[in-house]
Amino acid sequence: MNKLNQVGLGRRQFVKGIAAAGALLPLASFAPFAWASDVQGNGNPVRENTLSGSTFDIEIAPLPVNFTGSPRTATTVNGLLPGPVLKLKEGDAVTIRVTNRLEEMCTIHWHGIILDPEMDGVPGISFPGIAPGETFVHRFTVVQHGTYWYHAHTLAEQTGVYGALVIEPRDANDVVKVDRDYPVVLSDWTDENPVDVYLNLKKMAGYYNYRNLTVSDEWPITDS
Ligand SMILES: [Cu+2]
Repeated sequence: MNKLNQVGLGRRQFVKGIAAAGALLPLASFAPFAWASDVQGNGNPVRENTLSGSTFDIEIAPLPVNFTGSPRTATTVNGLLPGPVLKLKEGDAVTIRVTNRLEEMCTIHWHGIILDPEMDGVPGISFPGIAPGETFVHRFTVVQHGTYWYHAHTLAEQTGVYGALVIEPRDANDVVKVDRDYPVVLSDWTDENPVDVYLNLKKMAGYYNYRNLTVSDEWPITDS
């Protein structure tokens, strides 16, 4: 797992590290990967991987990757895949500036977070999305605590735009006493075009469910 600790050494080495992790455990056309730790071998925290405070600068950008032997383009948040852990505090007024460096529209949706619809990051509801090269400033007051996630509300989600969102309670009595908190994000990678994945799942929800039947396969639900 040492290779995974290269996460702090820069984009290229980081991606080599996760590609190596994928190569260790090949699984059909999907390659599992993760950055497993936000601590380098020397014990120093890696700065890119956890961001905390009340002001955040988030950049969505393409990154060439090669998880399976075929070059592909991932979409990353601040150069990381999964994106950095964002640590917020309940009661804080936060500002999250999201800049889109992709060639198509993108957004980040704050999943499960209570906020004004204008700040929700869902294109087509409250705003048209973030155009290439533009920055959208999300401002909201955090009124809850817990562990959540954020993700692109476009197909860039499939190629890497997601990460953990951890909100510390305002009330110290609500803080669970632990030595260290480790959010875990489980995800996988496919070389397939996200549009094809989306269309396949639209056609048949169990399209990628290679081994197991689901309840609806056993008892098909009809509209009649
Ligand atoms: Cu969501």
